[in-house]
Amino acid sequence: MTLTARRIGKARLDVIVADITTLGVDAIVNAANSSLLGGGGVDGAIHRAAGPDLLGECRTLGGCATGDAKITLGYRLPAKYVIHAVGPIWYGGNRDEDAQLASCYRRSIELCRADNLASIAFPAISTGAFRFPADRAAKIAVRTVVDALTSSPGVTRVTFCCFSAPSAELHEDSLSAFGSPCA
Ligand code: AR6
Repeated sequence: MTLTARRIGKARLDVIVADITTLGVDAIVNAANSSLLGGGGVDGAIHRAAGPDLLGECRTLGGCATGDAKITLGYRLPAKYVIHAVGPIWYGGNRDEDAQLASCYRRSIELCRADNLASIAFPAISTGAFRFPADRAAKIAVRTVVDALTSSPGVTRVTFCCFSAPSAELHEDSLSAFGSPCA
């Protein structure tokens, strides 16, 4: 269900509540850990839905640094690709967590640009097992994506795929400061 849609330049940004594994976009983002070998939360759901070939490809990637992201195929997912982003574990905010979280969103948009992908959906990276405060994370997510779109004009559809109504409200609040409403 779409809750909010905003237009920013040529791009449309949506906030929805959904299971990200159901979305038929060019790329969904996984909230992974640095091993890239799976886990719980959205990571577990993505691996279950994609099937074992996803783990097989992840094994070839050699892990991923916090704040960075790597791309794989989507296998049995409706999404063509999975961008595995490694968010920071929240330690109170003095260990560069804000910058690392922003970097996840920026790097994911950069990977779309590199592969000519037009549509991407993000979960609320780091706000589950990694305990990043959800309100702070939503502001960083929205601001970073809006900034990153200016240098990636081919990315025309961004979905903030929240897993609860409170999470969606935080993203809607943040997004309302940017662009204009669209139908
Ligand atoms: N679709 C969309 N969002 C989801 C889904 C889903 N199917 N399932 C959960 N979420 P988390 P993290 C939301 O814990 O905090 C894993 O074990 C969830 O409600 O998945 O970055 C990894 O392997 C929350 O808002 O990721 C890592 O070890 C958000 O996704 C670690 O957890 C992120 O929660 C990463 O922790």
